[in-house]
Amino acid sequence: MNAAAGRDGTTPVDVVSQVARLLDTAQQNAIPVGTETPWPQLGLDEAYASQSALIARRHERGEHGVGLKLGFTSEAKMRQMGVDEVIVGQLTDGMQVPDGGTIDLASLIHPRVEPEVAFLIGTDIDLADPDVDLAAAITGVAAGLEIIDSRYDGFRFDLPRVVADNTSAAMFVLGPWHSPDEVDLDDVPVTLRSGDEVIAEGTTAAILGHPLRTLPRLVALGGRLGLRLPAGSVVLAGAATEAVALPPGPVSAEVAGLGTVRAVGVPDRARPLGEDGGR
Ligand code: 0L1
Ligand code: MG
Repeated sequence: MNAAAGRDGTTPVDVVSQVARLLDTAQQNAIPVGTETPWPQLGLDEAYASQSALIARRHERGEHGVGLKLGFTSEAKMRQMGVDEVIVGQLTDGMQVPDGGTIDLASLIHPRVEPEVAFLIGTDIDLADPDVDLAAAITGVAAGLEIIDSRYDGFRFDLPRVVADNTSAAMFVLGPWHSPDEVDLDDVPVTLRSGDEVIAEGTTAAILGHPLRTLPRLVALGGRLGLRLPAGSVVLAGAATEAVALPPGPVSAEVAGLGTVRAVGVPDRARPLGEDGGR
């Protein structure tokens, strides 16, 4: 790809589809895009267009959209990745792992795990609708695990790059849904465990002060991008702790009042353990 794309005859449409192809190939082969790969200067709009093209490729393979995720909703995450803006990514059914299910580590590059709060949206929502009331559409709340896996070598990216990479979304797991009337999300403890060992701790206040505060951000961003949330969609509101390298074996997230969500990382025996993401 030409690093000066858009200024030398390469159209933005070409750039968008080439970026999507590179990132899609990296994800499918679990081989990161190296820093030596020529890369265009992407603006944020082109980055979101690349994200859409990336998701379109997954849809062509038979996957379906099941919701949206927010990224960089905590101070810890923003600090960890050196950015200061909330971003949105798209979830497909191909990314969902059932509660207690297995995560094939061989299919991932350098996975990290983070504990999340998830919302279930009960009615069709057009985020561009000026009268949208997303909070009123919530019919379920659950603890979640998100597995992120940047398709860039060493998790090194700037904001447009991580947006094009669908905000590093790789897999997610949802715990049992609870009625929103029954749960208190105000500054409740969140614990991430590997087996019985606590590997990260935080509270729901780390998610923009309160997980519900992510919703206006999602409406603003999703409305600008023309995103929709059909009834039954999931929203991953964001992480309550820093992301931690995903270890092999059982991993769980407990959100007080929401219970525990679990998965098991199945190691790739063919590849040696290294420093990047626990491999
Ligand atoms: O879900 C997230 O907060 C991930 C945002 C993307 C950046 C990253 O790879 O950590
Ligand atoms: Mg996340």
